[in-house]
Amino acid sequence: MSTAREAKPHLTRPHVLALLREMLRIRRFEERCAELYQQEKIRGFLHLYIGEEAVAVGVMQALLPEDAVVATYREHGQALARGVAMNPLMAEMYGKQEGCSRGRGGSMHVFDAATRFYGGNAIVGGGLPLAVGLALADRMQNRANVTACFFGEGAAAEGEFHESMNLAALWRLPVLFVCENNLYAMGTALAISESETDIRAKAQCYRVPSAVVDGMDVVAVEAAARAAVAAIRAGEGPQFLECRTYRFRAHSMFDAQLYRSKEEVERWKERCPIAQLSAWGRSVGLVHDADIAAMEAEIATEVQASVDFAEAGSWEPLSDLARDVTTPREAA
Ligand SMILES: Cc1ncc(C[n+]2csc(CCOP(=O)(O)OP(=O)(O)O)c2C)c(N)n1
Repeated sequence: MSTAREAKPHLTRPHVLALLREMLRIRRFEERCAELYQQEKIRGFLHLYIGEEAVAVGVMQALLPEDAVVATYREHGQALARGVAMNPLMAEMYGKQEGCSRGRGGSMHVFDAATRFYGGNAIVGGGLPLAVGLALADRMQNRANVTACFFGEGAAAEGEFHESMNLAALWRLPVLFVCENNLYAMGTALAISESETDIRAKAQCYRVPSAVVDGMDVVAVEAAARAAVAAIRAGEGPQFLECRTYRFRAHSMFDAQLYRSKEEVERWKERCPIAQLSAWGRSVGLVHDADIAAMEAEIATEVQASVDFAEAGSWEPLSDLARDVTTPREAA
């Protein structure tokens, strides 16, 4: 484990607790979502981030409130870590009007203007050109912001990945590309779908400086993200961070997981980012049992409150169905 005390002399108790807390919020929120899905309270698709929490939480530490975030359909973790409130997030999962996307997005299309959270994107690779556009808009309007773009390693096989990498590098745009390499794109392992499995090499061939980090270690992710964001803010153009991680659950709620062994999943679970940080924190006296108990109690209350909020929410009336839908004739 790369979490020896000597490796983290800078870590304060409040910061360790904050990192733990954010990861635990994501874990408990999503565990509840899985239950609600079984009860058909949440419908449609549901992709859980459980196991990958260190990536979102680590990267968010390096961002400022005015920066932008773009993510995938597996984006509840990024939304929570970015500061999207849990109540409207849960209401969005339910499809209620009180949701952050007014119930029209659901699990895969979480948006929140206040935190500059630009989705939630169901199209593999679809977020990358969006991030390039956001960064270009910031540049053209003289705003010194960074756009962080999360995507899976499966996106590296898409044309949009290559187009985005090329333009971001050519125009030296302030984009932090965060590849969440969890080894599988649905049921397809990286090794059987890519001729070059070193994703970093794909960014490097566009001259985008790249780093690989243990995505199960939130402290390592934070350090790598801070270094990359500092380079972007110094005007060095886009940076690429490959986080090696693993999803503990199925790709979505419909997946028999025949493409990987139970032993493999169990081996990765031993590297759970929450358990690792908690164990290290206890071993060096920065985290106590009482901290975890208090955190668990607070988060349980927050999650229950979000469920109550969503349950009490309302459905969009049928009469509003076509509101905000532009027909070709109107657009012309
Ligand atoms: C353009 C496109 N092709 C195919 C799909 C179907 N699809 C949904 S998720 C997925 C796998 C993507 O894997 P990856 O990018 O590694 O992200 P992960 O789900 O592992 O987080 C695929 C192929 C899609 N949504 N969009």
